[in-house]
Amino acid sequence: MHKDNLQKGTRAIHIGNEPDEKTGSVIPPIYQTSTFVQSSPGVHKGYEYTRSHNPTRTRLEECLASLENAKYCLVTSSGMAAVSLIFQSFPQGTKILCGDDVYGGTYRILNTIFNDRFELKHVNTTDVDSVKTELNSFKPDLVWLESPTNPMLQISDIKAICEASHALNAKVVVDNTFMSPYFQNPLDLGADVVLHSLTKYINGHSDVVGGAIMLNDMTQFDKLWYLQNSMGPSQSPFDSWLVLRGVKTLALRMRAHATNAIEIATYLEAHPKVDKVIYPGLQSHPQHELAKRQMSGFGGMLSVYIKGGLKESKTFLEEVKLFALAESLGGVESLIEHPAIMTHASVPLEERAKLGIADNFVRISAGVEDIEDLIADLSNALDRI
Ligand code: P1T
Repeated sequence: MHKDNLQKGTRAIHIGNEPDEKTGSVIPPIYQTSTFVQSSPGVHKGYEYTRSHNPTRTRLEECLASLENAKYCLVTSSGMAAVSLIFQSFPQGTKILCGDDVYGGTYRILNTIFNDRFELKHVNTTDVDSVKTELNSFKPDLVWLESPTNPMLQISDIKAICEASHALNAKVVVDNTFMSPYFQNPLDLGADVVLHSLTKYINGHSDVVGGAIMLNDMTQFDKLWYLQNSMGPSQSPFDSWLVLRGVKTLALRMRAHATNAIEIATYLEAHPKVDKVIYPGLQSHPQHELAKRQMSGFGGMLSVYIKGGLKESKTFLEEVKLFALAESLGGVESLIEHPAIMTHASVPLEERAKLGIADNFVRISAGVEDIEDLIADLSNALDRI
């Protein structure tokens, strides 16, 4: 049986997780070492130093490359390390066209760290015509987008944007963190590079921070590896092992997240204390049809406008008991947060206002708990407003 023909749920369990050849251990060992012995200077078994390579991390890279249908994968110490390495692999003066709705950390690094190195423009990537206009006038070298976006959950037509960008020699990077490779594979839609925060769905247990970059171009991969080895944001062997363990249940978890998310979205959409729910699986979502075409599921993230303002949303966030009020997403436990004060505080107020990140706006990461308990918890908290 050729491993590439396996389904994703099977690949998540078997690729990179093969039994240890030396001992037969079904679970791969953690190579918790910083360095590797050499029999003569420069003569070794493929590993020299853990910042450069580590066998446990190599296994995780094999698994994640397979899940994204990529030739290469580089696992990094955080999602932001993956974001930084990708930006650093582009030369000074690169023109970047970035989605207007991206994770606050991505917005921050582009606007306050790399702002003197690159020329930057933001665009609403849900509107392919606007992207085409910018491709013709701004002439970017790189287009960067999230789909769905964090936190507005807007969907962009990845295939159409890749075709338009490639016609003008621009590369496309897609941050696929919200969908995980289980529900969406941007490389198959034409993207040049995909990245993930492993901290989220891929690890799935809120106990590791990590990132990954997947791509098919060897020259670009070599450059990214060279940067990682030189600058140092490699993931530790233990964290790689934890992610190898977590990713095995990716298929089960993603299906459960999506089932709970649509239930929660439907419940909240009908609730009198809720103004609006944004979830790609709802008929009311503006890009619902595109989401159906482009993704094989709608994911576990949803956003909600509570009726009222900051007072009402704060009461709601303080009163939930099962939903942990915390940044991050994608763990088995349900999380809830206030983007304006928490994850997207680095986005200037006027930009937040344009996007709709208002005081009554709340983001939910639906966990995999029993749905009756989650709905009861939300119901109680809404009653307290
Ligand atoms: O937190 P880290 O592993 O460094 O990943 C950064 C990152 C990159 N891309 C997206 C789409 C993300 O959502 C994140 C991290 N996001 C959160 C911590 C959050 O709560 O939205």
